[in-house]
Amino acid sequence: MSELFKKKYDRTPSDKRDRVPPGQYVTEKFPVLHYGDVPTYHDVENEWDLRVWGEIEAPARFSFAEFRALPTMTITTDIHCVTRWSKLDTRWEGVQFREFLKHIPPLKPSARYVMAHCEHGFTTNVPLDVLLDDDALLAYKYEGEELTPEHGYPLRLLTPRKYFWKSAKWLRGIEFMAEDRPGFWERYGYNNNADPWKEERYAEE
Ligand SMILES: Nc1nc2c(c(=O)[nH]1)N[C@H]1C(S)=C(S)[C@@H](COP(=O)(O)O)O[C@H]1N2
Ligand SMILES: [Mo]
Repeated sequence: MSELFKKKYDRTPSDKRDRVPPGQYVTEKFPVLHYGDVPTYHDVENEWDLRVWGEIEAPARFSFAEFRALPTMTITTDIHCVTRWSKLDTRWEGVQFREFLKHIPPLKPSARYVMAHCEHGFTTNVPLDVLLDDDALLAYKYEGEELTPEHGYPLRLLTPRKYFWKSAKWLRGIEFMAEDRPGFWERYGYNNNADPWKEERYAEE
């Protein structure tokens, strides 16, 4: 363990340490991490939409206003970044992924994986069953406020059971797939499964 890491780790309150996966330290900050530029929207109703395609009976599209009309829920959860920071008790509001499925055409039985497609070509893959968990959200509020541009405005995926790179910011598309396919970081050596509790940071050699 490096000295710097140990110092940060030791700051985690002892009553919260069992909530921190191996090799992680707790931060009170909310670091911003991504590849490429932050997209800006001047007229979100015309410049943004959410498209759904792949293993589904028919493709679908939501404008900003249509998406915002869907029922929402709020969850409080811990997030874990592969660069070793964890943040506890973060509060998010958005459309539960399971709920979202009720508002799109039926999935084909072959649908087993999802590719999240983002602005500027970022992608990440997640098994469909992970997105059926209670805490998988299409999130647009953080701590009661609209997401800031750097944290994913107007919409991000939230899959807190996986390392945070799978919580795709600036979401524009959801592709249902029959076979798994690696996303952006998954192609560059990150672990496909990305379970923080198993420390699945990098791909097997
Ligand atoms: N579109 C997009 N989403 C992304 C990324 C990215 O590069 N592009 N980076 C991921 C990574 S590596 C992390 S750790 C989290 C960081 O989210 P935050 O900046 O809100 O903390 O966003 C994830 N989502
Ligand atoms: Mo990350």
